[in-house]
Amino acid sequence: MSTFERLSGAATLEVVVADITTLAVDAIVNAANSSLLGGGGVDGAIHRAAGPQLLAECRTLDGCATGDAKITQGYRLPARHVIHAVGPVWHGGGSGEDAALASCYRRALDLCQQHGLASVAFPAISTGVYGFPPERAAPIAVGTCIETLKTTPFVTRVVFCCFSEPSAALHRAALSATLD
Ligand code: AR6
Repeated sequence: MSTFERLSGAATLEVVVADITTLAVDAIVNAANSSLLGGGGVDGAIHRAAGPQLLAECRTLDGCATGDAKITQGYRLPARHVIHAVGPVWHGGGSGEDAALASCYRRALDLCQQHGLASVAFPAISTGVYGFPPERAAPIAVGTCIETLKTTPFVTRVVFCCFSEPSAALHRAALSATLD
């Protein structure tokens, strides 16, 4: 796996192309829907890899609002926890989509801080089924993490786990634009 790394304060931010279900980090973030009861894309992959206990725990959470996130155990995953974040559905960009997407990354890092989790991997939330333009999402993802890391000192490793090389290129460019 080729890795691209940049430092921001005490934290390392990395870009990889990988299946997020294979990453042995303290938490992987799921691009969930507000039911938290599973779906396609990365959500489906995470539930398949984690096994049925994940859905059983998700059923106890009473869903999750757009822009918010909730944490569970990781069960059969190599990651210890899953943070289920609900990204916005793209409606053209004038309906608060940018703010809701930023909120997902902020809330996920806040949960890591609260639970003492040092390493976290994010997929490109909302850029699949939910239709958020990937070139607009990547700078929001990267910029929000860099800002939030200033207030989440326990978090020392953030991985942007991209599912394609074009997605990785967007995240590398956003990191370079901010930190180089
Ligand atoms: N590892 C890493 N990234 C992945 C993986 C994987 N295994 N699989 C897909 N991606 P999406 P959304 C990438 O559609 O747009 C679900 O049904 C994918 O290429 O998974 O937030 C939920 O239940 C894309 O870049 O999530 C919701 O209903 C990114 O993950 C809805 O889809 C996000 O794509 C959420 O839509």
